[in-house]
Amino acid sequence: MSDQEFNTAGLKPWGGLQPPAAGAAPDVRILGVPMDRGSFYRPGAAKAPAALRKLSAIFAPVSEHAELFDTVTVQDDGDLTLIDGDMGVNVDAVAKAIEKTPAGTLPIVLGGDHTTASPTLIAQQRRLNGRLSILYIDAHPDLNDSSRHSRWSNGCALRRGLEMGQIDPRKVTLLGCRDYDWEEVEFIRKMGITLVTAATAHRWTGSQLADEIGSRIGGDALHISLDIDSLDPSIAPGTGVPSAGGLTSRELLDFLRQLRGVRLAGLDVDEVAPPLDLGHVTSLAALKFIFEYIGMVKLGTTS
Ligand SMILES: [Mn+2]
Repeated sequence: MSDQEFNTAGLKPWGGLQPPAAGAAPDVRILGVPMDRGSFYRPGAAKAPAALRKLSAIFAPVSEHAELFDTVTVQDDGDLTLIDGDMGVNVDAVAKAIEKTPAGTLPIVLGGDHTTASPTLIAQQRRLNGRLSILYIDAHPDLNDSSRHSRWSNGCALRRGLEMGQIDPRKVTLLGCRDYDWEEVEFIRKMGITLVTAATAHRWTGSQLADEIGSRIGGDALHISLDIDSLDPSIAPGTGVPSAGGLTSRELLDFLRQLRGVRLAGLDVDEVAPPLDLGHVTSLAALKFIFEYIGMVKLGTTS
């Protein structure tokens, strides 16, 4: 890949957003999980946390709707050190590290392949004492019990997270799906998971996503797990398993804006694979979403 690097000399990561005063809890805590042993088709996602952190410097703390959010405090705790192996040998330690996020602080976890979501969901379920609902945005439901002869393939990420986190599948909304193993479809139907396919989402206008989630969330906080392959490969080619027929960045950002007013729990962004990217556009699509999400910390109640 001969992609020219961005010159970020003199710029600070995360749009210059600062950590809080000593002793105070940040609004947002960033944590990288450089794992891609669950990417059986094409690795590369382990390089995403470093790439996203570097490119985050070219953003400004201003939403796409021209709202300033420079008072949001961000603490970047860097990347976790992983044991050599798949998420199976790392899941407990990663979940514990995420669980240490102070109450009231939103963790933003940078994968890594989507097995990053498993310890993230386990930790979030614990942090919120079970008052957790999940929006899982992905081309694939990741609900296989085993995939490619592994229980820690990215195709099992949501299944493992629900099992190990003892999370009620009825609290999950899948958004943007279009590639399934039949076992996954059966699991979705049997367990009462809400499925909003990419085809359905493409036709949705107005506040249908917020209405769908709002009707079931009750007193829960909403965790968003974003697999960048939910986007169409024409928009986000830098990912292990591109899948045709995906969401546009415009649709994804509009869905996020609809969720203003929903109590947020945190975010993980996974499957960005910088070695497979073209002109960094996939990393930048992920960062656009992350920055709009960070903006919601201060703007979330003003829709
Ligand atoms: Mn996934």
